[in-house]
Amino acid sequence: MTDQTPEFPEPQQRPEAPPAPAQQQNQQRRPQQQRTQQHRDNQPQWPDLSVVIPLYNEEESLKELHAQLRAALSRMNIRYELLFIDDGSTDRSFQVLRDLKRTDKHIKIVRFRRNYGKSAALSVGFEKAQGNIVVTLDADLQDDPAEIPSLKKRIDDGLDLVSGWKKKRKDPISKTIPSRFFNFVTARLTGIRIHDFNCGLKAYRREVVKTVKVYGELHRYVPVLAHWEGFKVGEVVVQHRARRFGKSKYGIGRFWRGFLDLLTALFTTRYLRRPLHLFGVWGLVAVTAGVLIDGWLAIEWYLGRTSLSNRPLFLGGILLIIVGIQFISIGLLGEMISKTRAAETEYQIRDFIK
Ligand SMILES: Nc1nc2c(ncn2[C@@H]2O[C@H](COP(=O)(O)OP(=O)(O)O)[C@@H](O)[C@H]2O)c(=O)[nH]1
Ligand SMILES: [Mg+2]
Repeated sequence: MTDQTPEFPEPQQRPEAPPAPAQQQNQQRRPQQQRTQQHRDNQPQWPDLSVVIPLYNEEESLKELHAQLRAALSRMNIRYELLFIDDGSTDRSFQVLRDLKRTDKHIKIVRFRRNYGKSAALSVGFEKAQGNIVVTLDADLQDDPAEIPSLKKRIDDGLDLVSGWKKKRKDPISKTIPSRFFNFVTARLTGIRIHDFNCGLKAYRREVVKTVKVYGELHRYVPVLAHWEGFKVGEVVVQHRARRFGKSKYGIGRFWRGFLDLLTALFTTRYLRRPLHLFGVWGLVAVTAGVLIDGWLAIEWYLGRTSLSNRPLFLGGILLIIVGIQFISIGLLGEMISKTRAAETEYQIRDFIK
């Protein structure tokens, strides 16, 4: 009996800039691009498309999700892999995935030791994905895998990142209204003309996922980060479905965190190299306000209309401004530190089944 042999030798780490294949070395020199292309064509194990599916306690949905993914992808006639990232689920999600893997060799499973959050899952998914195009998808059946071809088409047509737009959302109103507001503000502040930043269904050109660092809860802002790295970002309208099993993992708290993350995204992209533009403006506004208030008070006092000792409100106001500025500065300094540290962050992976 021999040991189990893998069906094809798979490189542990896909080289980003592959060397010229050996058999070409005596041949006439070709342009670098052509050689690279040929090298890629010689490596049939590298998929055209990777689907990254972050999930947390979705045991009821996984089987059907897999069936739908398989149906959609087999129609496309491409090489693909399905990369499930189980983020420390406490239900039977991992067992369900392992059973599915026995029936489908496209499946790969990463399992975290504990729950790290969606950004961590996406970050690891992006790192492991081998496809030329990477698609992300929610695991709760709210996103329709049948949309993958239309996303892929936009990438083939030249976009680097395509975000789904859930134009008709099948969610409770408590979610859709804050979400509208959030998307409006984000689009305004970042200058990116898309309607739905937080759609789980997105497609990326390989370079994007290997460049953009998703950490903290920045997964909502991948389009923002990508845009600031110079990638072309667009959107396509997708169908959305109501949640059938389980319940949403996020409450109203995400909108507050979402806005803090927006601040981070703006700061680390737009202002990272010129923090004075951000702090300076606020500083000037605060100083101007302080001078106006004090000037006005001084005139009132000079004319004998008021006594400065009985206007505590102004002291309170000034105090609030100072404290507010300090809070913002400390928060943003922390973000700068965490941004530089993001590259070193290691997640504890429990299993990685290829
Ligand atoms: N990796 C990971 N995925 C999560 C987490 N929370 C939710 N998800 C997944 O993210 C997707 C969207 O979550 P969901 O709760 O449906 O959010 P909603 O659709 O915006 O209400 C689903 O596939 C979830 O399984 C988490 O903590 N970690
Ligand atoms: Mg959902």
